[in-house]
Amino acid sequence: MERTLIIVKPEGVQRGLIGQVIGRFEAKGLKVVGLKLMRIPRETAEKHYAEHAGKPFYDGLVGHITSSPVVVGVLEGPEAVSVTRGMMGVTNPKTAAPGTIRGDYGLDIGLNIIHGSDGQESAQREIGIFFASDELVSYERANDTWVVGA
Ligand code: IDP
Ligand code: MG
Repeated sequence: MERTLIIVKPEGVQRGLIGQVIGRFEAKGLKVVGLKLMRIPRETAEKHYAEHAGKPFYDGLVGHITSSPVVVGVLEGPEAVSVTRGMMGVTNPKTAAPGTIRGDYGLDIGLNIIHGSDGQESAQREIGIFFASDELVSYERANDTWVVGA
């Protein structure tokens, strides 16, 4: 089982899409093992987006993600990182495939609704930035055998 970090970005919260976005992952069968609404402090955003420091869009990105509340979550499931990335769609919503979150809800690359970790290492790193270990809960769901098998 893998875990991955997702963020429903400020535009997702402002547009009332929290439930629809999280609901897609639930419907897929991924398990929510951590979830909170927060306003991201600047320092945390800089840590989270450190790989983009120095890029032309970096200041705008950090400014945007800290501008309004987000919902941060941890999803668990088989190949959760790549499954989540696939459901998000490519970075630019203009070209993201219909049926993906970005393809269905967005038009602007800076307003692409959702963040998801891009690998297992970044998932571990990003989960550690946003969640203390006691904020993540392992539990069984009665339905799991009907989703991921025995
Ligand atoms: P990802 O979110 O698909 O992993 P990254 O390359 O990690 O894409 O970029 C992080 C975020 O920065 C993107 O989701 C997007 O909101 C923003 N971003 C990426 N490239 C650009 C750009 O060229 N212009 C403006 N914003 C960008
Ligand atoms: Mg990324």
